[in-house]
Amino acid sequence: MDKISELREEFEQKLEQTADLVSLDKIRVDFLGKKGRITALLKGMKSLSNEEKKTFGAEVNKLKAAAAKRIEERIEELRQAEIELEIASMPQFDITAPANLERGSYHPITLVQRQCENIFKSMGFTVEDYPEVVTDYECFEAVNIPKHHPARDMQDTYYLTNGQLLKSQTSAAQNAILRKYGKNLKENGVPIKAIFPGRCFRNEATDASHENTFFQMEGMMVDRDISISNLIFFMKTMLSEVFRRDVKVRLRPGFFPFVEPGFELDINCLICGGEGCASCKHSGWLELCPCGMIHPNVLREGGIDPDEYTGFAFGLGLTRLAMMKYKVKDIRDLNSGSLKANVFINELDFRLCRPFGS
Ligand code: FA5
Repeated sequence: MDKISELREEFEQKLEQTADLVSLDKIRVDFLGKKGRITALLKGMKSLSNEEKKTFGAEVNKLKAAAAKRIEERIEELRQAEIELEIASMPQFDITAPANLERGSYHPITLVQRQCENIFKSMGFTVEDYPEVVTDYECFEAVNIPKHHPARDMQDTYYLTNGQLLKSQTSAAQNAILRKYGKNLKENGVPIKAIFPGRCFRNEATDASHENTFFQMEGMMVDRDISISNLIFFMKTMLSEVFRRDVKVRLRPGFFPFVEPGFELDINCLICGGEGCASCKHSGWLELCPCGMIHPNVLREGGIDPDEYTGFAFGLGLTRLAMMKYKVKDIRDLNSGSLKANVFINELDFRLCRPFGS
């Protein structure tokens, strides 16, 4: 029994002295291993009487169990100490220090798109999303573009092998929007007021104002008695809000199969001030936002009776708007990822382009 108490004391002492997991394991082997000292006590019981074996054996087993438990506890203590040491050796960060990071910024097209969305939302328009891969019906047939129209030509449109095509104009969503909101218009008298920004693709020879991938933002309003003056009001409001200064625009007749009458809205080139430069093909003007009164065939195809309702539509060139607003001379810079356009975005614009309501 004395041997047991001695071994217990020695075990405790050694355990307290260990400072790492490797020496702890040595202690475990030394005391509890197959040839360990506690195990040896059990083996040495042969010379004892049966009665002695009972009490002695029970005591040794108690010691064995207690030693195993203590080793587990010590392992945990040492692991914890190791973690604390590692944390203490790490560089310390002052999380209250002001961050001095170079901030990125939004792409100029994102900025004008958000600005336009906010402007139109504040005037009661919904903002619609639409796929980039569409059908010939959506892009052409539903908007009154006849079979022989040159826009349907392979020269202008990217067709996919499955017969679908990459949206060449945001007008491809017109029919779906008319159908989506037509019921509410007819049953509850709620006008259709929607804008739908989107990326367009055209097989174009590129230059300073033409890209093969660019953004448009289509808008539509349909109700009873909508007229050209409504169209002009919304175009004017949008432009004065986006530029927040007087910009010269001109409206001239334009032909698009889905509007009648149709107009071209041009903006006086803000890069050369109208003098003529490569960005405006030396004309002083840039085509920005064709528009017009929705053709009766388009309304009819969208399930709306053109004898009861009228509407306007416009197809704003968002990428060109970004060019004009941020004075980017070459449209190709906007898709290139190049920072050479060196766009300056002031704080006010940055705030105005926050997602609506935030
Ligand atoms: C259209 O795409 C018509 N769907 C617009 C429309 C909608 C008219 C509703 C009437 C009613 P257009 O091909 O002109 O029209 O393009 C519209 C605008 O998109 C142009 O004025 C221009 O600002 C921009 N745009 C057209 N092609 C390119 C291009 N290759 N690169 C950059 N912007 C372009």
